Amino acid sequence: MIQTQQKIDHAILVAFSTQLNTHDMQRSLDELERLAETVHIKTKHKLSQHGKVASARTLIGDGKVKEIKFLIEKDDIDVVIFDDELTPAQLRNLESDLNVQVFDRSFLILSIFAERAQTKEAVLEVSLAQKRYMISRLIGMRASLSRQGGGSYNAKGPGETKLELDRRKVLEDISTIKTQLKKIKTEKETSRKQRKYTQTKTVALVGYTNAGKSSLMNALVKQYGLKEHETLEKDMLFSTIDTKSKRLHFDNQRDFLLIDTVGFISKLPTELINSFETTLEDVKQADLILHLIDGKDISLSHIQTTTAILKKIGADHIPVRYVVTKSDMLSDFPIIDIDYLLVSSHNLTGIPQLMSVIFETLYQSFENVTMSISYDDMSVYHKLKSRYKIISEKYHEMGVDIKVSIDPTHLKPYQKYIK
Ligand SMILES: Nc1nc2c(ncn2[C@@H]2O[C@H](COP(=O)(O)OP(=O)(O)OP(=O)(O)O)[C@@H](O)[C@H]2O)c(=O)[nH]1
Ligand SMILES: [Mg+2]
Repeated sequence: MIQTQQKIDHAILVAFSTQLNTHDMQRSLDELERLAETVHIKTKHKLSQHGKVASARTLIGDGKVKEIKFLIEKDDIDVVIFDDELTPAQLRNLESDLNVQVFDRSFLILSIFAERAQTKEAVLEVSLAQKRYMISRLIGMRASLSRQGGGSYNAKGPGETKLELDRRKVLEDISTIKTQLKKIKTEKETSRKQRKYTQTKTVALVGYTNAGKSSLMNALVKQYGLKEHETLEKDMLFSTIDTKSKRLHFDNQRDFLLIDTVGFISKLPTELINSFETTLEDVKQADLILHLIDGKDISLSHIQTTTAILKKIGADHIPVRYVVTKSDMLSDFPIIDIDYLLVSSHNLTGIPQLMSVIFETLYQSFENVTMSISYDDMSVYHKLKSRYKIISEKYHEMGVDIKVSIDPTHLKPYQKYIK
């Protein structure tokens, strides 16, 4: 249930670290500010604190708590958001000290996902992640949820499910959602098997949120796709939550499926990664990963975060090509220590080159083989036609000569037909 009247809440953002330097903490807080913006929370102050050890009671030190309390009263603050995960006890103590709603980055990301999810699969996955998050923090969240804020970050979030706070009920829900997701997974598995049978290759677009994945998908679909709906591209963190796939063609060669999926971000809640198993399975099963790097905001830590998440979900065995986006906004080639292709989804520079690279990678091992099949063996002809790309076919009295694009390791059953 999305609340209609959109009240703007004012927030203080807080980062605490024992390791990060001030610059990195600031960057992380800037990103937290953008995340908050997406759920209509306006940031009034960004505070950071270094410490040798985190306080078990409130994460930050007593002095910082007092400073925040002062700012809350001075500027009429509604919510305090922490950049790092809070323990249930810290959450409870901070709320009672500060007397406003307190939550952490994970809760915020989960709320954004809940607001954006559209497909049944994504809705279930987000809901699973929220419930897993709740179960580990039930005690701490009780206070927070009893004081509901006005912003949409409470809309579809755990806020409306106060009654469900009963642990047993949440556990039951988790098991129901898991069963439903299992069903979807099986269905997807079937279509994936079909794709494998028909030799359809898949390419997954991955990258930090806002890197330009959906824009690249749209640009490629416009040029090489069948007429289909476009994917929402927006200057907003996490505009895409649901996986979308489109079929692309290139000249007379084979086609492939392009998959656009959820963006990555640092400190992505573990509950989300675990719950997005079904969605991320598409990435795990891809034949090629295009790792997109935002040309407008090149950041080594974004690249590392994306690589680390790929590893975490078990997709680090898949070939990767790096693609730097938004070249129309760059005056020079970015200097980074990896091989990359430079593209613009706006003026389409580099797009044909990218397509060539995709095809080289996907079909490099494929060969064009000519076979002669008699009319008595038409079942073989139909089998080949359903599984492989037929480049040309010529009929004559005895049968048909066909040229097939085929992976050489698949040739064994067809040896006697090869010319
Ligand atoms: N100038 C320019 N802007 C681009 C280009 N590609 C993407 N953008 C802009 O970058 C912003 C983010 O693009 P998206 O395609 O939504 O990014 P995404 O990676 O799908 O983001 P999420 O779905 O939020 O993870 C949008 O404002 C786009 O218009 C490009 O080639 N040139
Ligand atoms: Mg997107």
